[in-house]
Amino acid sequence: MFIDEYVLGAPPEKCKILLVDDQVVNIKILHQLLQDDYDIYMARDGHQAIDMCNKVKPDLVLLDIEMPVLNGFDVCAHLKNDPNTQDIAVIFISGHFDEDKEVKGFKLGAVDFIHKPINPVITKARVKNQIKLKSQSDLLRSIALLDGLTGVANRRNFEQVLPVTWLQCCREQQPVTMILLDIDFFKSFNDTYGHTEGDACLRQVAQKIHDTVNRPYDFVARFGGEEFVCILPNTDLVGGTYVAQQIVDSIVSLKIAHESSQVSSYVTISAGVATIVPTRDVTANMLIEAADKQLYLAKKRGRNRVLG
Ligand code: GH3
Ligand code: MG
Ligand code: MG
Ligand code: MG
Ligand code: MG
Repeated sequence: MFIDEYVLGAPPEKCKILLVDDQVVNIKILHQLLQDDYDIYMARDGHQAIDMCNKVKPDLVLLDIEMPVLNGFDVCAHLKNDPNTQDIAVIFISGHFDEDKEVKGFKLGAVDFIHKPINPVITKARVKNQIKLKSQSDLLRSIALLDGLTGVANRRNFEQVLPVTWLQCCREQQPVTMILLDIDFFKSFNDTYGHTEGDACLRQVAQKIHDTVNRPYDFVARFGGEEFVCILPNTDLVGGTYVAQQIVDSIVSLKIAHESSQVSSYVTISAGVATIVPTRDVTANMLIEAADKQLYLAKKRGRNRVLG
């Protein structure tokens, strides 16, 4: 995802709100009140609510406290304990003011309380406030995970994604492939054309890598300076090497002049590829080291090539 797509991109979709209440009449009141401004989803019990949160990823949940089986507190605790749902904002709907209950709710991670009977104006205002806060924090979080220069994922993002992918492929006994990429003779590119041109080149190269690696679960990040990294889950060495070769070829085809390069008249990139099926005895760092070793060899054997 590129920064521009967040900041300048298509008009934002309507925010999603999940209404959870065991009494239909309450859901109807809230639905009536909010349907014009938001996409509304509904759940009649706690289990259904958790299920919907995982499937729909609402921005906000309006959560009734008093429900049979799984009450609102249990649902909130569950949502806040699961990385998939912990960022969803929760507003509790409670029958009447009860200080102990409110304290408990806030401790569980709720952002606000609304009391029955529902006051339409106040409820709308509270929901609007929370939706605004949620959108702002979502935007900040996504920007914090993107590289400011190139718009691809940054190193912090990579460090969050790698262990998750690793664990998942360990569970499924699937290979993880890593491609490490490093632009050839980039120091002399900067020396020849200047740092601003160097930055522009990095942006073009990043965009090209991003466009070349396009399966939904593949991940591209700026690893540092003029280095990029791809994580390809469920991909073996043959597949990974193929993708790496496509990247290397696509960078040459950009035809960015590089008169001081010792391998080509255009900017080129070298790639190291490694594949591991994760087990308890192998760490994700070993995959980085293995890919780095291959990258070193690709440099040594002439650059503008893939080694894996
Ligand atoms: P090699 O083919 O061995 O990789 O040679 P190289 O010159 O690319 O390698 P080296 O690591 O010596 O140089 C990397 C250069 O990348 C040095 C630095 O000036 C440049 N660089 C790193 N980050 C940036 C950046 O954000 N912008 C610009 N313009 N240049 C950068
Ligand atoms: Mg109830
Ligand atoms: Mg380098
Ligand atoms: Mg270097
Ligand atoms: Mg380099």
